[in-house]
Amino acid sequence: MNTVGSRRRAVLEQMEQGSIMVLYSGEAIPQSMDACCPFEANHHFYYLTGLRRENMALVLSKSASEDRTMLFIEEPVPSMERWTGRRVTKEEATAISGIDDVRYIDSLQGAISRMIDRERVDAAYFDCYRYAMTDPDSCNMRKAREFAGAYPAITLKNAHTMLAAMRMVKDESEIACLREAIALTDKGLRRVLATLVPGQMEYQAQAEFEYAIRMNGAEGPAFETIAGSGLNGCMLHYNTNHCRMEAGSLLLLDLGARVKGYNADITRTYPVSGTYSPRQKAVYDVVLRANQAVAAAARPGLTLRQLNEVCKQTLAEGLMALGKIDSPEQIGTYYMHGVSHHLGLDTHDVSAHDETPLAPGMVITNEPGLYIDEEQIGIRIEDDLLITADGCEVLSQALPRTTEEIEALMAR
Ligand SMILES: [Mn+2]
Repeated sequence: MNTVGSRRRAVLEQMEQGSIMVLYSGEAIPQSMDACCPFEANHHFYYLTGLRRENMALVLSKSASEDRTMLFIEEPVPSMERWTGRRVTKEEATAISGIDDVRYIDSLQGAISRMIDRERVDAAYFDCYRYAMTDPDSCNMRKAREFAGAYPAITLKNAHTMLAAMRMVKDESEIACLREAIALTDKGLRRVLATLVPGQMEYQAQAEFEYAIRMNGAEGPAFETIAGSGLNGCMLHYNTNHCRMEAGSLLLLDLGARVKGYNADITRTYPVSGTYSPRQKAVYDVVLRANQAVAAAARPGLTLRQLNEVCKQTLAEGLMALGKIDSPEQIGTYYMHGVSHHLGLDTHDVSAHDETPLAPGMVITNEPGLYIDEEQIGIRIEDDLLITADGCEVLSQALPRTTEEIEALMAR
C-alpha cells in the first residue's frame, strides 16, 4: 500500500460503522473574464489521493459488508485538452493514488445514491471547514449542504476534524518534502545575501529569492514573499515590497519555497548595508535568544501557548535590560503575535486547537520578533522545528542566523 493508501486506511478505521466520506478536489474560482485564480486542490483531498486536479472526488464507504474506496475524475475531452492540457487518465489516477476503482465524475451522484439505497448509511463526512462565518462557501461546503438537503436523516459530520488531527503529525514523505522546501529556501536566501545592496528595491530582493528557488526546482513561493525594509519590517504581513531599501536599514524577509505542496516558512532580518549597527545588533540578539530559548524548550507535551510564554519572557528580559520597557507586561507593545504555528500543506497548517500538546512528528515554526516603530527596527527570526521523541530538530539549522554569520556572508 502506498503512502496515501495507508492514510485512507487510517481514515476508514476512524470512520463510524455505516458511514461514507465524500471529499471533492474543488473547482477553479473565476477571477475575471475568462481567467481563473490559480487552482489549489482541497488539501485533505490531496493528502488522501496524491492528486491535485480540479473536479475530482474521493468516496470512502464503511458499511457492514465491506470498506470501499472510489475515485471520480474528469472524463478526458480531446477538444478541451487542446486548450487546458491533458487530463489525468484512469490508469494514471490509479498509479498515483493506488485506488483501483476509478470512475468518471458524471457518475458520482448515481454511485452515492445507490450506496445509500443498498446499504445502511447513518452518517456522512464532508469537509465543512470554515475560517470565518462570513466566508463564502467552499466547494465542499456547498456539496455538504446539497447532500444534507437530499438526505436530511443522515447525520452530517465534519471530515476536517479527523483529517486535521491526522495532518498535524507528519509522516516520512511529508518531512522529506519539508526538508527539501527548506533547503531550497536556504538557496534563495543565500542569493539575497549575495546580491543585497543599498538603493535596491524590496521587490528586487524578492525577485532574487524567487528566481533562485525556481531555478533549483521549487514549485514556487510558499506564500506571497514579505520583503519589508525599515519601518515596513514592523508591518507583520507587508507584501507590497515596493520601497527602496535605504543604507543602514534592516530588511525583514518572511518567505519560503514550496515542494509538492509542502511549505517552508522562514524569516531572516538582514542589514541592507552589510553590517548591523550596535543598536540593531543589540535588539537582534534579544530576538535570537528568544528563538534559541523556544528551540530548547520545544518538546512533546508542551502547547504552543506555553512556547509563546517562553518567548515572551525571554523577549521581556532582553528589552528590560536594554531599558526599552520597565515590566514584562509591557512586552505586548513590541511583540504582538504568537511564536508558533503548525506547518505543512498550509503555511498556517491545520491543527485541532492551540491547546493540543505537541507530539513527535509535528512540524511547527519558531518565530519570535520585535517591532520598534520609533526606531524603524523590525526583526523576526523564524525557523522550522520537527518535534522529536525528546525535544526538537531545527529543520532550518543550516540557514545562517547570527549577526556574525550574516555579516560574514555579506562581506564581499
Ligand atoms: Mn510563520
